[in-house]
Amino acid sequence: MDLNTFCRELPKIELHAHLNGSLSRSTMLQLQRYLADFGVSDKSNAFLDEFQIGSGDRRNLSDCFQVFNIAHSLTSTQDTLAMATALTLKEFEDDGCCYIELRSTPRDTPHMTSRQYIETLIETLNTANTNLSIISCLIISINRGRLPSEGDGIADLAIEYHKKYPNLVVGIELSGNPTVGKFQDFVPALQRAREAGLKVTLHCGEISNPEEVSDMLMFKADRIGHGICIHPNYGGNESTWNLLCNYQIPVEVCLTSNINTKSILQYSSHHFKELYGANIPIILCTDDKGVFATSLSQEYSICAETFGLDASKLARLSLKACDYIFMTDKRKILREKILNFINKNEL
Ligand code: 6MZ
Repeated sequence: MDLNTFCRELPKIELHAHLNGSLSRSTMLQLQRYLADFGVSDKSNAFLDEFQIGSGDRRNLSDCFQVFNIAHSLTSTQDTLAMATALTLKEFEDDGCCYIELRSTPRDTPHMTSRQYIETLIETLNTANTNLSIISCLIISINRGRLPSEGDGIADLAIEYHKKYPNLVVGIELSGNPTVGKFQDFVPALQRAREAGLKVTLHCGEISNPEEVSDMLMFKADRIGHGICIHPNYGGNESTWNLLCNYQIPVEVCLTSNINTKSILQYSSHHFKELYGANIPIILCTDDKGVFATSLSQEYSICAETFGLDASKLARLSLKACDYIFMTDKRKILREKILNFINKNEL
């Protein structure tokens, strides 16, 4: 079996996927047609070609926050949000993903409230869990670029829906443009959500800011996303690196995202090497598969080729990811599924 086929067939766990960054071109075209049929105007038409940020693109991390508006104009109604979610989950399943924690930022649009946004996602995930083999659940996102009071409102909704659907609304996270807003302003909302039983993951160290990275690591989130500027060679310092090594916080690693946003110059100099070498738990993820034109199986292939991981090591990376999922009662069944694959392929 060649590497790409192996990576597609390997049952995989996706823990860092933003819904509105994950839309494929085909999904976006379907949403466009649907909105046009119903006479809803969207601004995406002229900009669809600008949605993808490939490796040769001149745009950087800050620019990439503009492109999400293109997806947002397509997911502004309950119908298109549901379609976008269902189509995206199916694409992850087709790529050999057996479990996904999809994340998204609830927002008011001219056609729905934040509450309706969450309800639409819950309903769609529930349906997907009966119709598809992939197991799906939801992490609610707070955008650090918005007011802390908005974060409070989102935390309230996350807590309310976690109580109603504890097996579906499993976590809360902080994302958005890292050059805007302060982590500390969102701590009360995140802390409240954590006390109500939600797991927490934070975008941490996408840009160099050792003080904020220290605060985030000391918050002891259940996982962190990216974790670029933590090691001293990557814009962190000894103290931030020691904190991560001591706390062993699992890192959601998004290789292609970091390359295409120019946070990292080439795959071979990605901090995966340092994290892996220090035995920090790693979960390979896509981040925004639509924007960065990737897939989870492609991320596994790139990882194998760049860092020389053989099939057995790759499969064990996927197996280990089960330990860090937020739907804790699914750990056993997912481990068994991946172990079956390992045994069948004599890895
Ligand atoms: C930080 C990111 C991100 O929530 O509307 N988002 N935040 N760093 C990244 N690295 C590239 N990629 C995506 O999906 C889009 C939103 O996810 C966050 C941003 O807040 C973006 O607006 P949802 O489904």
